[in-house]
Amino acid sequence: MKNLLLQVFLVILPLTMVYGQCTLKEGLPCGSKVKLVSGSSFTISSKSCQNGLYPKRENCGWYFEVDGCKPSLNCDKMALKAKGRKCKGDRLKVETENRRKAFCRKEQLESGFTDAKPTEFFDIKFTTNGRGEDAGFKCTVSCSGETPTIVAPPVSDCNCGKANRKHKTVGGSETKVQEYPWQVAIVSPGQSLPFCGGAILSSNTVITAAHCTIGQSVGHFKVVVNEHDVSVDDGQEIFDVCSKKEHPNYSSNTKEHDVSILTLCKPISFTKTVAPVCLPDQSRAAYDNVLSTVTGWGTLFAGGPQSDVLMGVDVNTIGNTDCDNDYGGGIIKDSMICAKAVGKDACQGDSGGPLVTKEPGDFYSLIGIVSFGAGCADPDFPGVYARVTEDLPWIRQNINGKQCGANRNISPGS
Ligand code: 4AZ
Repeated sequence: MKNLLLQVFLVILPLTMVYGQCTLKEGLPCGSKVKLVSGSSFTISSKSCQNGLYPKRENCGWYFEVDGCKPSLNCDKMALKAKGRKCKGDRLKVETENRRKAFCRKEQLESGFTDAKPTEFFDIKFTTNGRGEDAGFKCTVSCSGETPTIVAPPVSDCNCGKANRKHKTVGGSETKVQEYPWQVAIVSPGQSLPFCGGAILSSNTVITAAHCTIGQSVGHFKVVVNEHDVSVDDGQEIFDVCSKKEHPNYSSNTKEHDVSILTLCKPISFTKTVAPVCLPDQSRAAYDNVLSTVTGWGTLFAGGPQSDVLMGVDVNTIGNTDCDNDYGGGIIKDSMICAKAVGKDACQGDSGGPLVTKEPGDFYSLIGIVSFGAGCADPDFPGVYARVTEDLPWIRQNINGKQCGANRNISPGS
């Protein structure tokens, strides 16, 4: 049976090469996933059909993982049927962590294509429509030297605030699995649904809201790291808490300084999916009107069910005066920061969780801790967060264990 199959293949294969429409003459086949290291070089090319042109309705991708080198694309041949700068029609699209560009003509690639910033991937896609075709492309993907342009050396052997993101999140609001590696769940012993969120600051330190921990002894909660879907066992790790400290000026009436620090009994080992967030820069202005992201397993709407998977929404911070006006005056204090977006907000169960913003240099810092709000996503009432910059000295004093620095990805001359 096996031999018969083999024979059939051998007969059919030459037929498809002769009469079959299109063949790949050289280079990596469609769908290849390849790792690039310094010195790597691979050819990719379009298939050629009987008429010497590439196929209609082609959709072919090559996916390169970049390991510590600077990837580039150079093409000897690039003739695709397309229009304009964006190559509407048939195109070869290249995507890195920071850049995305479409090619269709040789002159666009005079000096090749590279990304000045470090990237962990270099993905190429060739797509054609059903209309005219042309001669096609032949290119080399190579990788050279060291990862470019990390000017500031890492402060330590680990980095804070690095989202775990290979490809950018598009739409939707379920986060990618372990996209925010600093997120923790705070649960009651034996439970999986978190009653609060929190964020990793160091190997032994987690930050959350004071109203999540006040009045409870440390035996009454656990910290879960590496969690995404709380309904399944998917690699999460549970840590006991050995001590806790609420901010000395926390007020359960006014919710000022709604910050609490938990010290874990055992250190967390950092990995790509479990890592600390950076603290913000106190010298930086108020972080008013910045795009930020809040994450948590809180309820999907006021009074609704909690989410099993970690959710994230983008919100904009607003000035305290505006926010205090929304709340009728006298409510929003200096130790708070507010944020809102249409239809998006933190909600019950998100408390203690992180509000982060992407800093120039491509790392996230913790600017807020989910504290309170009137309802959820009510356009008249922004979400209120503890303002991290306001309590930075106290937070810093209470961090134990291994800390990581921000690894700023800054290109020379940028
Ligand atoms: C809560 O109850 C809660 N809309 C947290 C945040 C907000 C509302 C309620 C903000 O934990």
